[in-house]
Amino acid sequence: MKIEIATLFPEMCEAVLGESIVGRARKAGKIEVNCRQIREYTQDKHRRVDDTPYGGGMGMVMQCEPIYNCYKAVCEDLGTKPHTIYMSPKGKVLDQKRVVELSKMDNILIICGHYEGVDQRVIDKIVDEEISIGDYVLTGGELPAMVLADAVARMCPGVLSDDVCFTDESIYSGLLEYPQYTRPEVWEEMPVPPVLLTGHHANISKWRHEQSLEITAERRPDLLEQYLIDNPPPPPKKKRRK
Ligand code: 4GX
Repeated sequence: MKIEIATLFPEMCEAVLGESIVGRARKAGKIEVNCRQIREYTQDKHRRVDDTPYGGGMGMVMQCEPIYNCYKAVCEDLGTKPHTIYMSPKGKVLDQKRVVELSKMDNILIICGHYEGVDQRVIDKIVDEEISIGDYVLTGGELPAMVLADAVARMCPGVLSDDVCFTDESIYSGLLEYPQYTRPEVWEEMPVPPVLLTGHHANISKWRHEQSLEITAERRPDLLEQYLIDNPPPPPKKKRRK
């Protein structure tokens, strides 16, 4: 998987995606990430990438040309058209299902808007999909792009170590995750749940599953409802008569 990011703040993106698990995965060649400065693609002699909105109103709008030239350079370098995403509160809200689908693509390009957004015409011309990371407004598309890139990267083969099994994590199963504990056994008079110290793996799995169901029922009844549709509980065993 190759993730291209078009932004006015490539250093900000590089700083985030150069560290930790994603940074390591890039160095190990498990994924590629390339951050591009949109300003490099303007023909304007003052390197301007924005202008005032037609019709009037507050702030500035990012112009079509630099973003389109950047897109064409990405296409040229990849030898193909990437799946192109614009981060925007108007997009469909991201969930783990979409993250997994995107992680299976060969190339994605994430466009980060700034100011009051991007001229609609370049969105109409090159964007395949608008994605939102939630119903709140940020100052730019960079943080949303980092959220998307991180979530997609960790689902690519070889990015997570084998001991981090994401098939039993929250959300993936459709439930919230059970609580975790580590040493010491008692902290501030609070003991670790005793079943976790037994080494009885079947009981531990059963306890964790029950905890997941409980916390999901409490905090996200919407997720539990969907989970019970996808994983109907087995019918009660009929007692044999006589
Ligand atoms: N999930 N932002 C986009 C620029 C903008 C302004 C107006 C369209 C219309 C966001 C989010 C988000 C801030 C990214 C504004 N684009 N992106 N940017 N929430 O808040 O994705």
